Amino acid sequence: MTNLSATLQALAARLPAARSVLVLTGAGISAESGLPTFRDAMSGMWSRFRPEDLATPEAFRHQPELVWRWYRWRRQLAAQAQPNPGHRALARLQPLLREVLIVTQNVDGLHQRAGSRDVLELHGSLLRDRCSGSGCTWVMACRDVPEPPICPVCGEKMRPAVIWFGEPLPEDALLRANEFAGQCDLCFSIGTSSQVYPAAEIAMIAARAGADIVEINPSATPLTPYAEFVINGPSGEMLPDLLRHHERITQSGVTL
Ligand code: BJW
Repeated sequence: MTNLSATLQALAARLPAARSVLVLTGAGISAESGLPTFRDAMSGMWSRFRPEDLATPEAFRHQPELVWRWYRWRRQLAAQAQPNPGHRALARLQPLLREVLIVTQNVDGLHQRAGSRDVLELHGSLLRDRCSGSGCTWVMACRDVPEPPICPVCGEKMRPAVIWFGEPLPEDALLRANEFAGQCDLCFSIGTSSQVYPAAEIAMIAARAGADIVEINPSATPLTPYAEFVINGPSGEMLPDLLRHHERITQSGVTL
């Protein structure tokens, strides 16, 4: 048996005893749906584009059309993408465990389309636009048009309802994620480089509170030293394998 397969089996054996499971996901879980990540050296978007030119409020103020076009391209990619076996395995695993909260940094809606419920979106959604005017709270479904539409309430430009650098995360979502992290006993970190805060802090809160950390990622991250289970591979293969091991264990009646 390979080390990887032994780790997956040990993790599957740990699952039935888990009381409360937090799953934190990032761009890597959608990579096998054909959506580019941000920081992968060759294929990551930040290897081709500068984040400060596209993912900050200043960029939108100075070049709203450029930012809008980039997000329009990403919306089209996300609309064409399908949930991959990783998203689907997670959605199937969720009702088999006692309490699960999925917290995603992704804006693509693929967890929900795979059938996961109770998904907290920390960085917003590509499926909505919101007004860029200060104090205006108008939100609407995204419009596939070549330029930023005008807010029907205040006349400012609409922008994608995502969280850019320097912007606060939705307070209620972050509070719920942090509270859940402080009381869960198992925390998965899947497909995230664990470099962007405050999202990266969530798994650390769980680690400090004594939860077992599971990392599923082909590469090491700053979280890796804190992980009890390091699963070094693509989530589109590792999560279905984990689900199979879990089903085998529960069907044979073997629990911890
Ligand atoms: C696979 C795989 C496969 C590949 N299977 N895995 C503390 C210290 C230092 C800095 C800060 C700090 N606190 C805050 C900051 C500033 C900043 C920050 O964190 N900067 C760091 C980069 C240093 N944070 C912020 O500005 C945040 N706001 C904030 O803190 O506000 C404070 C405030 C309070 C009150 C008033 C005002 C302000 C906001 C962060 C917003 C991030 N936004 C983005 C873009 C918007 C959404 C979008 O367009 O999609 O969100 S940036 C981008 O990074 C995106 C992602 O959600 C986010 C995280 O990336 P992720 O998901 O981890 O992707 P990658 O590419 O980094 O990693 C992919 C991983 O997958 C890799 O590890 C691969 O190996 C792996 N992988 N294939 C599994 N098949």
